[in-house]
Amino acid sequence: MSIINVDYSTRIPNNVGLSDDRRVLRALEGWHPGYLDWWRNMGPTGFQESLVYLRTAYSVDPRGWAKFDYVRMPEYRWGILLAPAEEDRKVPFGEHFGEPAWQDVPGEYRAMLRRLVVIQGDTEPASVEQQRHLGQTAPSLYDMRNLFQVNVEEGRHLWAMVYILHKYFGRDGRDEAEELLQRRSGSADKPRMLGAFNEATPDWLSFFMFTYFTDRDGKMQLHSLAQSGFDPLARTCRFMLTEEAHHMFVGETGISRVVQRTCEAMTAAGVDDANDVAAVRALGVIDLPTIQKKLNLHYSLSLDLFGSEVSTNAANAFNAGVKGRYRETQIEDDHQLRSATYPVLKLAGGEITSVEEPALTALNMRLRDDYTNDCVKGILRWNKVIDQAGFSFRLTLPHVAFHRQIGEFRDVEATPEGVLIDQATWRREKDRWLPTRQDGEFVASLMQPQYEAGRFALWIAPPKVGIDNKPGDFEYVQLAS
Ligand code: BYC
Ligand code: FE
Ligand code: FE
Repeated sequence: MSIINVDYSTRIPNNVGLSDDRRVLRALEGWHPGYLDWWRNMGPTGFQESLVYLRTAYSVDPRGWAKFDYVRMPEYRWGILLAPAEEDRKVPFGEHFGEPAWQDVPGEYRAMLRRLVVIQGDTEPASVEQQRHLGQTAPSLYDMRNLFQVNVEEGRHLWAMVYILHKYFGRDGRDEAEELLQRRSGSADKPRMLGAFNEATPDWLSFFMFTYFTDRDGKMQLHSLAQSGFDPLARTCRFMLTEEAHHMFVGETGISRVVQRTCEAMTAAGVDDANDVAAVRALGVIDLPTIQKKLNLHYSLSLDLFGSEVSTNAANAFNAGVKGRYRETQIEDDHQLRSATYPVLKLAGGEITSVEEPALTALNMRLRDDYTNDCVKGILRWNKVIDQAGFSFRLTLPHVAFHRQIGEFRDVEATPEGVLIDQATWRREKDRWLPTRQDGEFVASLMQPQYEAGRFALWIAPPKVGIDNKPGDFEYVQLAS
């Protein structure tokens, strides 16, 4: 029988039978104080004593798994939760296709699995560090709560990976778990592992872009790991995905509300030209071209998180049955990619062309394509808001060759339309495509906190519905006096 309800009798809530697993329970209890130190030092600045209306997972039943209540963040019950086991689950792809899924780490894949778990784990605290100052400029208590909800759940995702490390990777796992608390986003000597997680998240527009674009990389990667033949990892990631949906909701609705407010202000003031940046900014709202620039930045940074288009790491992980494709079990093919090919965008003779590559080595490209298709949906919704307000401006995803640091296009420059340009042209034009210092200063100037229940900063529209069906004036955060 699968365990649905969560055991709260140990200090670490869990559905993995920790009270009968003294070794791992003790290891996690040993790690806990360091985690709390990290949370107090690197988690949300201020607000640690505030009562925040947060959801906590109490079950892994998809029909109802969370309950809402006021919690002080350091007292949040970060738990270890695995999605229910699938009976007789088989490895769904790779060389071991059809063999029983592994309940323990196969020796030959130990290093590979450990590396993936550590990289996944590293992103979780990194994002909390990146977002730690944002409470101070929250545009409403509603938004502040959403920020803190995302933060505590990223903290839980770190716990999820640390559990795997402690339970299945012995001494090495303990060392890695320790180091996950040592690295710091943006640090010169101990940075976080992946590029985008060392960038700043200076304002709320960046935060919404981050949760829309970068948490969505999380979604894609977690989906791929949720296919893993290593069953505990698959189950962990499957439950993380239920939480992830809210993070992307925060991003999508956040940007939608910013766009809506901008359009409303333009309409009210009779500004017809969305590209008249000065006129729009004079209204105290964020102009659409600046939103496009932030979008360009966060989408391109997030594309880098997929690694190189053609990758033997990805092929090896797939062959091993360790990391699959997005919705692997719904794909109709041999799940081994023995002879399949996949089109990959490449540079050839100074042009961007599509080349058929072995599908096995093109797995990062494929996942990145799945990601792009997923990203488009929100863009369509935002454009609908602009369209309904009667403006002709359109937000678009830039070309995958634009502003890249990883993969095929890292050594060239391209416009958002995907036209290759030389360095001099890039330097001359890039301020039209990426946020400038002045853009950042303007957005920063709007970031005045609004802590009165039911009120919203002037640059963002209220949400359509509250969290947990609460009314518009609900006090989502009770600030400590
Ligand atoms: N930055 O074969 P390659 C989330 C390295 S987000 C720095 O091209 P591979 C979240 C790579 O490590 C999801 N280094 O790529 C979101 C390798 O180094 P080594 C996080 C990079 O390995 C928001 C070398 O370049 N989870 O959950 O096929 C808030 C060649 O690698 C980067 C995962 O990423 C980069 N961007 O794929 C909170 C899943 N890209 O080994 C949370 C686990 C590549 O030669 N990770 N490199 O020293 C993976 O599956 C893979 O490691 C990657 C890279 C997809 C990241
Ligand atoms: Fe996460
Ligand atoms: Fe997330």
